[in-house]
Amino acid sequence: MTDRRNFLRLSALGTGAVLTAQACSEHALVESNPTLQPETAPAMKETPIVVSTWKHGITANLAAWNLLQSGGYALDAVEAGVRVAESDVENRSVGLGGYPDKEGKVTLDACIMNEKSNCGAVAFLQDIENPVSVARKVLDETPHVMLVGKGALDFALAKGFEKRNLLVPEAEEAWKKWMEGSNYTPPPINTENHDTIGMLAIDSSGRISGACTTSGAAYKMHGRVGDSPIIGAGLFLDSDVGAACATGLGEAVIRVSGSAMVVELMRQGHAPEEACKIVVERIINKLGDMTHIQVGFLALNKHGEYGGYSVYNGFNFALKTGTREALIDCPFNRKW
Ligand code: SD4
Repeated sequence: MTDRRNFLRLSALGTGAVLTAQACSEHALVESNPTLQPETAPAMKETPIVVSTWKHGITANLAAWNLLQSGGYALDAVEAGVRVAESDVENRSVGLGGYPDKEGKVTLDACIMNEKSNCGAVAFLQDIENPVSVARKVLDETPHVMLVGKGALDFALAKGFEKRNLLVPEAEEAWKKWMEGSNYTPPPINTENHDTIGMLAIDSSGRISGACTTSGAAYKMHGRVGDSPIIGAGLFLDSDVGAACATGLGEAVIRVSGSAMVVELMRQGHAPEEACKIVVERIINKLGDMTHIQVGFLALNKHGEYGGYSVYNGFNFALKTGTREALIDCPFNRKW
């Protein structure tokens, strides 16, 4: 966890990174650039651009960037990007290798949305490694927005996706251990227990897209669906304004239509970080007791400005543009 709280200097950028004083960022790390003064660095608008939640966003961003740098479509980029996290067997919160629910089943939620407000989503999907690509098929090839459970699985199989056991031995072992002493009470979603990937991108033609994918809360009730596949909660965008995504306790995010609210606040003129902060504060005010409940939002406006904010320390996001690559720690409301 320490690395999440610390700034990361990525080797691709070499040395000499400086801390800026931009909004999200006495916490932000930018690459060395002699023309950038810390105080003026905030004018960070550059497209194409991709941002994504958590440290695993670094490698996911690179997959997205492969497409973005050659003029590719933002929607293809976010799909390719988050697939990396889904297929990462070490990632316990997304796709293959994710923690199971309390019945020992890995169930996945994902959604994807493009600049025309077309979207696709799947929820409570089992045995498919890359739910975001099933969501993409829902977007591209159905008149619907969301498919769930067996319907989503049948659809995926009909589209040629292959079944795969997503429960890896390490996650199964952890689940069995949890069963012994848990009293069947799911652990809190805190900084140790969630890594959903949300990714937002603008391509070189100015098209904005987003994707969000997760295995959800560890040891959740069977059938539980969180915010991540819900357009407006885990992800939302409007090409007139920008995009936002969420990570953390889905139930808290859904209750305030979190990502949609962030976008609406940006529409009213708030900077991305400020918009995220207002929604986090709204959640804190509504829930009252935030003990062990982490929620974080990440936002990107149509100009390429970005920011994030969370309830507790520890939330960060990965950034990639043509000149910058960084993991950025977000400001937060309260100490862990
Ligand atoms: C959920 N929001 O299912 C997800 C969990 C999460 O990082 O964000 N994990 O509630």
